[in-house]
Amino acid sequence: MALLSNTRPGLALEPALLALRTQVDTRLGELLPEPEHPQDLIAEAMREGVLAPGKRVRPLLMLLALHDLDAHAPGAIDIACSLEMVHAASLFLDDLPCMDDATLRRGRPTLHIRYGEDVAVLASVALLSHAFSVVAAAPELSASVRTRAVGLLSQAIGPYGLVRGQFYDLHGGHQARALDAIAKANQLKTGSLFIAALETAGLIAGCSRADIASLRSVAQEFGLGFQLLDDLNDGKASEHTGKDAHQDRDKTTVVALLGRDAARQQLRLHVRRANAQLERLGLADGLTAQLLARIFAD
Ligand code: GRG
Repeated sequence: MALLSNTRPGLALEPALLALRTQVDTRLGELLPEPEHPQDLIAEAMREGVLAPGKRVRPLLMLLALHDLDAHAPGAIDIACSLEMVHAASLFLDDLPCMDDATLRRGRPTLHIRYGEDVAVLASVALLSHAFSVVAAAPELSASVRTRAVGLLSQAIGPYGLVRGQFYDLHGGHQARALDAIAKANQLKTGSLFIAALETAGLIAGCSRADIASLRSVAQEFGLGFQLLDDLNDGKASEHTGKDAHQDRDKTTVVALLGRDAARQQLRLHVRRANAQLERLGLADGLTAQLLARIFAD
């Protein structure tokens, strides 16, 4: 069954987002372990952290791209959910006192405040390994696709992905940093999961190498733009972002370095570049392009 039953080309974004978001949340609820007893805090924290009201951008991006590419694989939703699990696992760690020391996430107290640092670390590790087992077992996808999807996910996380980006961010973020060093950290810590989302969509859809390269470029621009937007929103009140305001107070971000206007211009450049690649793919009017327009609307 197609994830979106209505596959006409002009399908509007909002109903598609609503339908996919419901499917992602339902499937996440099914895939995450249930607590086995009232003291099973790891399972409870995993569910609490993942199912808290985040935007689900990474799984939605992957599923919208699959729709644009006319690929309807039932197992894709599980891989999309694994991206959300990895993202949530990274947030558990990012919020710890030894990292960003955050108190609020997705409008709720951060996981370590609610359950303690030990539970937050263990829930993150459990979630990461669970995400890989979900990809490995994704139904109705060939063994080759599942194996390659595992590879894409691990590249997004490890020494060439989120972990390295987070390290650069923690250890370069509080000093003056050149713009390209900031972009590199942003690309790794935020772009990596967007790349996994779109490359996996291309893999499932059986895209050519050239088209996968274009999807990767879309994801890179999307990731850089997304982190810029996150930085631009840093001063906003917690009611709007669900996070602590001014978390980047002591960090050198693009916004701190260039100012808000130049950062906005930079953001528009990323959106234009992403759209150019979508056009190359013949997806200028697709749902992925609409998602981009919606997220980065001025
Ligand atoms: C264990 C996977 C793993 C990674 C370890 C801690 C770490 C390395 C990386 C953290 C990277 C990080 C927090 C990047 C920031 C990315 C970002 C823009 C987060 C906010 O994403 P949204 O806006 O959040 O999509 P919601 O809550 O809506 O999902």
